[in-house]
Amino acid sequence: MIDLYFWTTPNGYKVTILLEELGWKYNVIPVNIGKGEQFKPEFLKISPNNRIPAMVDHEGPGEQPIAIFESGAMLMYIAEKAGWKFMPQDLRRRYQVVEWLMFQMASVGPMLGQAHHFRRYAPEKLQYAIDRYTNEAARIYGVIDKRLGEAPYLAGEYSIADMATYPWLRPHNWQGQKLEDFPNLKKWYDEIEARPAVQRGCAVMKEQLEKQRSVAPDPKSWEILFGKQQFEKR
Ligand SMILES: N[C@@H](CCC(=O)N[C@@H](CS)C(=O)NCC(=O)O)C(=O)O
Repeated sequence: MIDLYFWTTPNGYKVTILLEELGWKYNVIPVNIGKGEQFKPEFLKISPNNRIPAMVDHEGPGEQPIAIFESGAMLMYIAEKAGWKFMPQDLRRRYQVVEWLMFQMASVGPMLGQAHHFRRYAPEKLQYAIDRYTNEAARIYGVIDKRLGEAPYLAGEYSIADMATYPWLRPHNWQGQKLEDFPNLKKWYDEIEARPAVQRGCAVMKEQLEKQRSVAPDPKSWEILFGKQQFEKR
């Protein structure tokens, strides 16, 4: 059984989507990042960068538990362990998945994350940063749209690269983007959104998400996530 250290964010949903696609049972362990639970020493042993998601597979290689942090590494591990599902064993096809997964990890997540930060969370409205990350979001959406004009999925066939990218495009409004401006991307997005496993993956801890959305942002959470506590807590 896998223990999945999770919170209701795009990086968390990548892994629940894959586990739901595979039909695996898993144990969700909530890590409330707004309350600072990512800094608990027992969690830092599993995830030294104090970020969710992370996991422990109690039936790891050699029948020993294995702990993994970084969502891309988790997706690759699970896909391989499942018998090369959603990441083919064939080297050429596998590296198409890996390159689009790395693009997600290195560009889609970090740049769209900065767009969320400066458009939504930053206490000051910094126009330069808002423009920089909104433009970068539009550029990234353009790269994805072009690719999806050539192939139905990022790596040619439905894979962990799509599962990693889709959750990041769900808050497109926060990134200042309209899906209608990217027709190939929109077609792919609608198709992925309609998959029952994706819907189940994105419904994990739904009540928590709804609770969070119904209350005003909490200044204490802001300080935990973006303030100097990030340095002091370590
Ligand atoms: N590259 C990491 C990024 C993970 C990440 O940024 N997680 C955020 C939530 S989406 C987090 O745990 N933040 C807690 C914090 O900043 O202290 C991954 O893909 O796993």
